[in-house]
Amino acid sequence: MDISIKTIVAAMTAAISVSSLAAAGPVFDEPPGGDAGTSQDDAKDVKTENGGTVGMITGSLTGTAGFVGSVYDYQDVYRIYIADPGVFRAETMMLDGEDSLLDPMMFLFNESGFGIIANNNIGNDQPRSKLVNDDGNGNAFFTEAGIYYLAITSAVSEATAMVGNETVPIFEMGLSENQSGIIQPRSSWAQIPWTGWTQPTDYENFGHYEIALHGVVSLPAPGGLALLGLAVIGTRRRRH
Ligand SMILES: [Ca+2]
Ligand SMILES: [Ca+2]
Repeated sequence: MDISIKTIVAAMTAAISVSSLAAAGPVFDEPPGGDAGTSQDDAKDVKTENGGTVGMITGSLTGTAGFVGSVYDYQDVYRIYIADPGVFRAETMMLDGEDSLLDPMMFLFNESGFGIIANNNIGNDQPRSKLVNDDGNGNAFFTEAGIYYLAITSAVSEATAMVGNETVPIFEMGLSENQSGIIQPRSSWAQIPWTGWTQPTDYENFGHYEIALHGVVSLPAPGGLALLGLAVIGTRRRRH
């Protein structure tokens, strides 16, 4: 009897392992201990081993908790490839647990770092964040497939740009009318690359997040870099 229970447990464990491996393709995890960065330069490339669809990004804004010193993680930036702009959507999931990020914001920039769209809250009583490529009247905000930057931040920490010597908030996310809905940059600041972030307004607003994606595939790697990337992933896996 004991043996058969052990066998069943072993079989179940094996099945769970297989299913988590199966999910490893379309899910991109911010590497543990490897922060996703906050700028175009240190954004994390979103790639999968099979080079196909990316259905989700998971990660954490760690704030300052659990670290001694200068760790400051209230924004994560990912470099993504939007293959199908018409269906592009990014939506933070509702998560259980005290360690989840309760009030995220998301931003989408093009490859030049120009602001495209941003969203703080899905609704007045729903602090989750959702980006859709539709202005509500069936018009797309962008139509070109290619490389974009997707940022998730602790609300309200918003993208800034330099205009002369002045730091300006590209999307003006602090305005009361910009707390929900899809927000576009102020028109005069739409052609200026984002270069920074405002300080978060709530330093306790950090935690784990999961972003469901539509229309996104793995970043294409040029030539032999693809093989190199796979080798690096393999090395990391063995170490853990
Ligand atoms: Ca992070
Ligand atoms: Ca929010």
